[in-house]
Amino acid sequence: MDTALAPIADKVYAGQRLSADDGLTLLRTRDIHTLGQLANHVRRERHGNKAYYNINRHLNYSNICALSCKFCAFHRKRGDEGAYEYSVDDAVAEATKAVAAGATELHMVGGLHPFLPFSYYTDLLSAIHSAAPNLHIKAFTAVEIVHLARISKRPNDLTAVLSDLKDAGLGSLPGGGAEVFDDRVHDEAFKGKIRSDKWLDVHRHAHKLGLMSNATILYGHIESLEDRIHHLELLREAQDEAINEGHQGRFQTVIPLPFIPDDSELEHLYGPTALDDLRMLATARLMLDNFSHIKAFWIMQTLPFSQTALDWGVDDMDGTVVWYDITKVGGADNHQEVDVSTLRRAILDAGYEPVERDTLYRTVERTGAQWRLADQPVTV
Ligand code: V47
Repeated sequence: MDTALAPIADKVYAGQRLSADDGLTLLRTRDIHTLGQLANHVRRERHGNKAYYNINRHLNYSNICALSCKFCAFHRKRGDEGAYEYSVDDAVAEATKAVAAGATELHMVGGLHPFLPFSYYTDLLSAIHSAAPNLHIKAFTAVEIVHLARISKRPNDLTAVLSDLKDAGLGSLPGGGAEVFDDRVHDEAFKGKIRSDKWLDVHRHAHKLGLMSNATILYGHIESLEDRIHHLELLREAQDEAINEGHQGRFQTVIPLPFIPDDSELEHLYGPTALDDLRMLATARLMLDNFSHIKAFWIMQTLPFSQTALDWGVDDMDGTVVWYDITKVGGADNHQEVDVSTLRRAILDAGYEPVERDTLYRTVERTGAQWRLADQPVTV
């Protein structure tokens, strides 16, 4: 055993909060098995043997983006080959297909489109919401929200902008766009995107309005281990604030995203190794003592790895996910999907109980495409 882990193990078993130095020790350890035991202890205290998944669809309404972040292989300028934007009608058609396939959630994000008006976004939400009222719309990362505040000429009124979106049908915010909360990394890799203070501010405003949200960290590129821990500390503080101030909204889950170098301006980098991935997920589980869920996003982590990660603190495997194209991991057409039985088999084979959840982590009972929340009427 790595003896440096012993005092951390004492804290974990006593339910005490870990320090930044503890976090660094966890990220540096070669004793991956003790690390897994610690993360698994916390994971099992919170969730027992359950492992969550959902039936969801991703819709990237446009890849046209005013920014050109170095790590991103998704963005295009208008007129570029492969640039696209969905009309509201086409987006509704995709949402309707999602409902027919039994999805409970639509995860909808896009680039910072320089020309679409604010009304496009509210129309998009309200048209999808009226066509598919039981489909939870988890949409727009914090940087998109700031962009929408600018184009609606209310750059300093996030409450008003988020309220408009919520009224139009927004159900919660996804965790994307956080990248790494550090100004050096920001300026080198995604200058032009909002900095950490703004990202956190958007989520704070959402929580005050009662919206749940997620958080991410994009790791394994030009950040240091200290930067990763600082990022987790800022998330932990923001969550403390939401809880202490009694907001109805808060962070539900953190999704550590391993950097995938292919086709990005940083493709000369290697990206994280599998052991680094395990260390990152387990460290997130142990540092973020006020977050309920740790998600392994199988699209980026692969399904076999995500299955393994269930023993390193992960309790959520994300979902069935169709039409994903933020990264090019799917190859040319980028179509990524796993069927429910494959997802459940991976969970069962790892010794856990698969539990279908909705976006808000309520248990879903299902017969084919028909589903209902436990104790609620059947919806289609
Ligand atoms: O914000 C971009 C990341 C994120 C690359 O909230 C990359 O439930 C790796 O946020 N390599 C989008 N990552 C994905 C995301 C997400 C996914 C699943 C669930 C949820 C949720 C959120 O993807 C971006 C960015 O951080 N990203 N390029 C890349 N080359």
